[in-house]
Parts: sequence; C-alpha cells; structure tokens
Amino acid sequence: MPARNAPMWALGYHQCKWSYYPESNFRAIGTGFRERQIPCDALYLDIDYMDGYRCFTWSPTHFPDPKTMVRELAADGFKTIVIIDPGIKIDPNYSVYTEGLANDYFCRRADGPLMRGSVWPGLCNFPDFTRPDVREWWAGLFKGLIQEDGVRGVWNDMNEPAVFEKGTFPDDVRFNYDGNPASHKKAHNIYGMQMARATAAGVKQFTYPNRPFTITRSTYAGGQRYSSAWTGDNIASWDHLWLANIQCQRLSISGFSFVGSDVGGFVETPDGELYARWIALAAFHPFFRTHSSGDHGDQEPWSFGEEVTDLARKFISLRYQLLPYVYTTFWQYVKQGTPMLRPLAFLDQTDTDTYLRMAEFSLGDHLLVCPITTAGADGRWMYLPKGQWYYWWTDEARTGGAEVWASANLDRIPLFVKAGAVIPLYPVMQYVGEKVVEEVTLHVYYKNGTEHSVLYDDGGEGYGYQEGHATTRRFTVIGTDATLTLRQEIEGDYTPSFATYRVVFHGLPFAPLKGTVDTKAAPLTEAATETDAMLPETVVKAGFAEIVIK
Ligand code: NBV
Repeated sequence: MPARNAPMWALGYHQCKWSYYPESNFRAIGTGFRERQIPCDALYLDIDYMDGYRCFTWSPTHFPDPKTMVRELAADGFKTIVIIDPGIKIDPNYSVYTEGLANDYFCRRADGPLMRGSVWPGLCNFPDFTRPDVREWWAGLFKGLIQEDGVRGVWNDMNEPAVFEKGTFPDDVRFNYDGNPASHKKAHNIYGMQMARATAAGVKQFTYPNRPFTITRSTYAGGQRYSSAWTGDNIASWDHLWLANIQCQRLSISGFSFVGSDVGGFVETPDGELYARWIALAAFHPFFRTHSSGDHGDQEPWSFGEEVTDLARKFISLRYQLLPYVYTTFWQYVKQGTPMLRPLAFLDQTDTDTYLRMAEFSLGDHLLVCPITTAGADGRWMYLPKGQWYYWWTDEARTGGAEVWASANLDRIPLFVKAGAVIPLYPVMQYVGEKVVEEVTLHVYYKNGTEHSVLYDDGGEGYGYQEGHATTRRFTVIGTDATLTLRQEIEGDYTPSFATYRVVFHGLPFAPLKGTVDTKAAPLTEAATETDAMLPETVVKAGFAEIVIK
C-alpha cells in the first residue's frame, strides 16, 4: 500500500511543469534549485519525455541517455518522477500495444470492437484496469523505467479516463470489474483508482528495497491505499488558492490525506504575490508541488524576482525543518486514519463557532494555519479555536474561542502553535538525507496544564519499520506558575542519527534560573531564534527522561 508507507522525501518539495525538456532544460531546473539553495527532492517529466507519447518509452532526441541523467540527478538528491497515461497508442511497432492486443487486455465496446479514443499519442486503446491479470501486466511494464532507468516515482494522469472526443468513454464500454462484468456507467468512477493500483504495485515491486511514490489525478474512496493525489488543473487566481485550501481539507477528512494542489495554478501564470501566498499555504499541505501548464510563463520559485525567490526559499526551508512533525502526522494518518489536515469543526465539535469556518485548519495536532487568499493583505482576521496559542513568528500568546487578527506580510502566513506543544525541527536540508541529522531542535511551548506530543521516526525509507525498527517518542509538557516539566517516553528500537536535542522553551511566565535533566543540573543559555523573544535553551542527550526548569 504505497501511499501508506511513503518515503520521507515524498513529503519534501516537488517541482513540475508541462514540460521540462530536453534533458538540458530538465537538468538546469535541478541546478537552479541547488545554486539558489532552495530545497527540492523531486523533479517531474510530463508527457514530452516520451517517444511520440508512447507510455514506457523515452524520446531518443530529447532524452538520449535517461539512465545517466536520472543517476546524475539522483547523486544531487533529485528523484525523477515520470507521467504515465492510460491511452496506449495504436501502433503495430510498439510492444506495449502489441502485447496488450495479443492478450486481449484492452477495453471493448458492448458490440465487440476495441474501445478507441484519441489522446496525446493519437488513436489509442485502453487497458481494462478492472481486470487482475491486466493490472499484473501493467505493473510489470514499470521494470524498465524504475529498475533499469532509476526513476523513483510515477504520476498517473488522464485516468478518469479522459479522451478528447467526448470527455470520457461511451457508456456502453465493457469492463471485467474484477469478475463482475459491468459497463462504463458503473466502472467510470473506479477506473482511475484501479490504474493507480496497478501502477503502485509496479513501482513498489521495482523500487524495492526503497519505498514507492505514486500520484494520481483520478481516484475513488479507498484509493488512498495506492497513491497520493492532487486536485487537478486549477487556475492561477486568488479564487483557486482559496479553493485549494478547501479542497485539501475536505479530501483529508474524507480519508485522503496525501493531497496537494498545483502551487501557483496550472492554467495561466500567477504574479509574484499570488505565488508567494500559495507556496506559504502549500508548505502546510501533505503533498507540496509547483506545477503549471507552462505555456504562459515560467513557474519556478525563482521566476518572480528576488523578493519572491527569498520568500519561496523561506517557506520551503521551513517545510524541511518541519519534516519530523509532518512525517509524524503522516504516521498518525497511516496508523489511526487521522486526517493530516483538520478543519476547525473537526478540532472542536462542541464549539458551534467552528462550524462555518472554512479557511482555518490544523496540520497535525499542534499547528494551526489560515492562508492569506487576497491581494494586498498585511494580515487577516481568523478564528482561533478554544485554548491557548502562540503566534509562530513572534511568540505572542493568544487566547482562543475568539476571532483574532494575525499580522502577515508576505514573509508570514498566519500560523499558531498550541500551548504545551513540542514541535521537532530538523536543520534545513536541500533534500531529505542531504545531511546526517545530528541534532533535532525541540521547540517547547509553555502551557499552564498538561499537553502531549509525539515524534515518530523510522529513518524515512525502506521497510525496517515492518520489523519493528521504528521509534515513537512521547512528550508530556506539564506547566505550573513557576515550573515547566518535559517528560519523554521512548518506545521502539529504531536508533536515530541524532544524539542530542536542542530544547528551546517558549512562553515561560517566569524567569528561569535553573534547569535539571534527569535530576542533574543542566545549563540554560539563551537561544538565538527568529522570534522577537529571548528564549532559554539547553542541549540534552536525546534519551533524556525528564527536564525540569524553574
Ligand atoms: O500531461 C499534461 C497535463 C498535466 O500537466 C496536468 O497536470 C494534467 O492535469 N495533463 C493534465 C493533460 C493536459 C490537460 C489540458
């Protein structure tokens, strides 16, 4: 079940466009990220990498040596992801077509002939993905791209299924429907999910011992077992930024958390302000990718001038720092089915003031986000759920159960942390695994009372977690008027790369004089943070059981 054990890098930043080609352009995008120190893990090839849009082939002119290109990009931390559509070109010299035809794998009309429809390659036939043997065949087709060429993920598109003539297949088209023959009327909604399922099986098989990554445009309830998804072809407008926020929350509470939108908009081109606001929101969405149709202008993080480049770097870097938190939230989703994005009504069903709120949401247990979705804003009013909160950027304490003003010029997004939270941060990395993480910073937010947090770790890649090589670190913060206690309980036997935590205390209502770690004295120094506050910090062994400061 790929989407359920995604590698950590899949939660990093992805860059896409229709289309990066030839090879020199694709490589230049990678260089563009590294030169500007904007973190990025994945680069995408849209349909033009293929030979005449034939799936599972490479264009010999645009990508003469894909294996070397993919390998060299991988050495620089980039995972290459390729698009695969369902339409198989009718071409007697194309092995995928001839194999499918010989084995009768393609869908047929009710009166017998093969279903034919035009898509990018011209006239195509379409595999019946509702048949187990067809799915197995399809999965096997990924051997070349994944195992031989080193591609690390697959992007399924047009699998509604979309055809140029009538939008989708005619109603009479027949499907095996896993042994319960049915027409397109019935199969239409699950066709895309079954394609994603077959793709995921292939990527999983050939990417082993690494974890697979797949993304699909079409899917159905239950499809979250197989693939992540994005919200399709949106527009570079403020309305569509607003919409992306709503769509991702609703998919999330419908069981489908690994989702995101085309950052900046697919159709047309955003201005720098819209792009910056979109990047800031998507940094808090599980799937984080810029994509554009490419015919109106460039849409890389550096395409909008220096100010926006700096903003994009800032928010993407913040996402990389937050990866242990995001990965833990992903684990909660996998283990408990908890939505990663939670609308306010989900957070507090007893507070009727949350019921009609749509813009505010939480990512995981402790971060509350509310995007800016209008031009020219320097902040916004938003509803803060009941309880105590801190403004991320300033550490200002706020009381929930009320509307609050969150000041947010372009370099901020309204972002609050719940009192009592422990937020783990990694150092900024240009891609997951670029550095060995030697120290994790725990940001501890004072609460008068008790609050629990968790940090899950299994290395972010491979299947060791299935043999128990995973660790959950459960933190409890207990605050009184004059003390703050932080406890840690560790379960599991995954040994992390880091040996120490830097613990930074926020919002203390008292001036701390002394600290103890596991009853021994711990030196408190002053943290250098980006907030305006002067914060006490201490460096401790990652295995500590209790820290007390007073
Ligand atoms: O493959 C081209 C595009 C792709 O970039 C986009 O993300 C998909 O949603 N694809 C649709 C087909 C073209 C639609 C106009």
